[in-house]
Amino acid sequence: QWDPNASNGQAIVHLFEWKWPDIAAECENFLGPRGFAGVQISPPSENMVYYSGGQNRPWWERYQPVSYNLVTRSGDESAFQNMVTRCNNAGVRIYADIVMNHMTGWQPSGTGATGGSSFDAGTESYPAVPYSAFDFNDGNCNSGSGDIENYGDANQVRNCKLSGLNDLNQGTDYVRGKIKDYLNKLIGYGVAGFRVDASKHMWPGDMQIIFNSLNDLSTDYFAAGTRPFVFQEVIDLGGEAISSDEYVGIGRVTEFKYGKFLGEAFRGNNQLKWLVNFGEGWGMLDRGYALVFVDNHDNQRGHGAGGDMILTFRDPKLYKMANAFMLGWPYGYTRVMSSYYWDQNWVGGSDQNDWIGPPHDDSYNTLSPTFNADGSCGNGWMCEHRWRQIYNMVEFRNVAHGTDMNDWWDNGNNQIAFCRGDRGFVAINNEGYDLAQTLQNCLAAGTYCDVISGSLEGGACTGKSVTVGSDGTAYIQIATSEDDGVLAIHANSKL
Ligand code: ARE
Ligand code: CA
Repeated sequence: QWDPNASNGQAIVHLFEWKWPDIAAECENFLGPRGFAGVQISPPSENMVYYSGGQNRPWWERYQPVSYNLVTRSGDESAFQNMVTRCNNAGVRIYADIVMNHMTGWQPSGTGATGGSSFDAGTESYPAVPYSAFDFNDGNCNSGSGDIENYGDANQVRNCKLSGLNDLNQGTDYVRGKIKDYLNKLIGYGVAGFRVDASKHMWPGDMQIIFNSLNDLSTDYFAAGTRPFVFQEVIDLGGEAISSDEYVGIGRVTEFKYGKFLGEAFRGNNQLKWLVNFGEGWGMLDRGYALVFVDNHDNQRGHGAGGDMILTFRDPKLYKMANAFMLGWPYGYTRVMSSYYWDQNWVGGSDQNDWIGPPHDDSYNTLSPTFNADGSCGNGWMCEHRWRQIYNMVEFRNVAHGTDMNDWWDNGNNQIAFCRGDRGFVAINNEGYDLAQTLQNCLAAGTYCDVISGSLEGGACTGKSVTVGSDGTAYIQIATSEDDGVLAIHANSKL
């Protein structure tokens, strides 16, 4: 439950709001060949369809389930099955985003659902599961409003409504059984694991029972007895009643401190030299339990946690540096974010457009990404995972896997460099002046292509190159005028 069950790869990508057929093609055309381990998909369960207050079809409607039928804007059940099969055949795993803490919040009667199922949130009736009022926590919630009002009270956080969403009671055999059937159906199709939404809002004991009761993964793709990978969304920046540690017995846990601390460092609120012991030394989870990321679909738009320190595609130079650090650094299991673009509209410190859903046609059908000659995406899709600086660092992580960090160097401030065993070397310059130094290296003597400014292609470097001498040192240069403030070489980028 801590192991991603990936045949290849040490990083997954969140293809936020992508359609199932597009993900299947991406597994075959890009992710498999590039060594991505798997894809976190948007929730596959049927959700309510939201058109209100000028906010038509927001991305967040998918976090309001109506049933566990597999039909959403990403596609229907047969498209889902086809995607999982094709991705597994391409060596890429599928991890489904599971919304099992709650169903929809209140909606006006007549609100539709992506699969046409009826529901009445007011009376907590979801006949397509079926769930009725008995299955919800209302009577167990002790807050005045019925919503979570105080994150200092664990009982409220688990038994009251998260922003008005009808809160399922996972303490009952009936609810456990319905969730189990849903997850087992996904396992039957070949998924490798789950991102568990709003885990903080469920009792770890209940979750343990549900996840222990699941089938082993499909023997069509996995060894007999393989348990699903579980990574739980728990936001723990400290100072609340609930801590991430309560969940590490069930699976991995999202480490939200990671992206916040990295954002602070790269934005200049902290010196990069302190990253020398980034990880447990900074009060983060044990690396074997942490799922780490620079940004996620919430905090890239001001939802969730991390605030304005979070780096996103909107700060491309710093974003690429932070991702390169993450993918180069031996801590946690890594997730790359892949977004779509939206126009922000800042009013009084908040983005009024944080609800905007994926690129769509006039009928709000999600559009597929298009691909430019250089491999980048069009049609409104950012595809950070197709940025050379990011996918080349995914390869770096695979090449360096199994080694620790060694040969750390810093200039006492914001220039750093480190090695991974004798497999890889990374240097970062976040200073207002050039990095130009002969530094200790750890790779075998020879000439290597920098995989940030270019790649190794047809026996030559398309970007910078680095020569490691027989004395084990190399001259490293990162000018402030360059597009990227990072340089990386590894055993497989040797000429
Ligand atoms: C939407 C509307 C609300 C409305 C509600 C019900 O925006 O105004 O009341 O519907 O009608 C996403 C969106 C929400 C959206 C929801 C349902 O972000 O805006 O509500 O979908 O459509 C907490 C949770 C954490 C959660 C974050 C967002 O602990 O689990 O809030 N993250 C996950 C997902 C989200 C999703 C949900 C959960 C719900 O990743 O995408 O919400 O399924 C401190 C605390 C954190 C807390 C944070 C923000 O940092 O420590 O625990 O996170 O504040 O409150
Ligand atoms: Ca709950």
